[in-house]
Amino acid sequence: MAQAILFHTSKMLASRWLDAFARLEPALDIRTPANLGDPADIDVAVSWRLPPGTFPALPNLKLMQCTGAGVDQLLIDPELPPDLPVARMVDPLQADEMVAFAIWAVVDQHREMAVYRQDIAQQRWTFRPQRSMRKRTVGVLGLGSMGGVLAARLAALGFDVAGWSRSAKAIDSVTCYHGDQGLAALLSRAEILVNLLPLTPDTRGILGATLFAALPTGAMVINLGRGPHVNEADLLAALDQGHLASALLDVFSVEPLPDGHPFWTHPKITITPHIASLADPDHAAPQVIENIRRVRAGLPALNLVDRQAGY
Ligand code: NDP
Ligand code: OXD
Repeated sequence: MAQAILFHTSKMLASRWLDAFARLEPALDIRTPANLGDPADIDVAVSWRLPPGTFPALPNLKLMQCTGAGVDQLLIDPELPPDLPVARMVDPLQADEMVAFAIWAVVDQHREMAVYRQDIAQQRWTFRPQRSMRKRTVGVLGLGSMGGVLAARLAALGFDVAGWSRSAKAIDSVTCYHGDQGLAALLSRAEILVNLLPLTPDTRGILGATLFAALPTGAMVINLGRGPHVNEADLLAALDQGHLASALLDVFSVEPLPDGHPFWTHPKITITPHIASLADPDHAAPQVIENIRRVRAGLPALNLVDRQAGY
């Protein structure tokens, strides 16, 4: 019976995941692409994305366990078997890290910190009028494991918060919208817009000219979802025309961001290198092990992705 794990992740994280597995379940038979053994032994793959040629070589694979919360990078793999269950990370600690990062980003935009950074670099002591959080509307696109917590915590801080999801939601002190009409209503008042949608065929390019035009003049955009949510030319145009005041971007269509890309030096753009939130192997490994156990017991894995919906 096939009972081995194919584990593949970045060098930076590999030893932390392997240590966590060894501590929690020392008997696990863990292989890597370089040390695969008989591919027919593999029943579960654990990875952010597998190297080309891997899926077709694994005849007994029963679960693809993603090490990230977002699975777009896996679902676009033409070799991913159409009926293979795919599970993703849903980790409250990863959500907390995301929320902390997003609150930093919202406050950075709310308090116009980019302007202060420029002034301070020129040794200029300046004050800008302080706007109350209560009078600042933040729109959150995506109210899932990350966006839902973010919306609630921003509201607890005192921001006026509106959120948008595919299905109807109710979150205390947050105005929740859904559907196309809901999006229009949210955009008309979102002065700071945070994107935490998954990348799917429906959301690709959503941060484009039409959406930007629907935001109030002077709005600020924060993208923590995926790079291809943004139409880069439309974003640059909206910033350069002055309709958008600023943008803070953590994710990009091409990562690392290529040399010479206009986002590196644009005065209204702050970038971070896809660091908003990463699952901590010590905290996330138990859910991977639980899914391995479930698959081997013939039970459905937890946190399965709806392959049809794309998230
Ligand atoms: P979830 O799947 O838990 O939540 C997704 C949310 O988006 C849900 O509320 C869902 O609606 C909503 N949604 C999906 N499609 C649509 C649509 N077409 N229209 C309106 N709403 C939609 O995802 P997570 O919160 O766990 O993660 C969100 C994304 O964050 C990930 O997919 C990933 O891309 C990104 N991410 C980025 C990281 C970084 O470091 N920058 C780290 C981790 C994640 P509904 O509730 O109705 O299903
Ligand atoms: C994720 C990410 O999706 O790190 O988990 O981007």
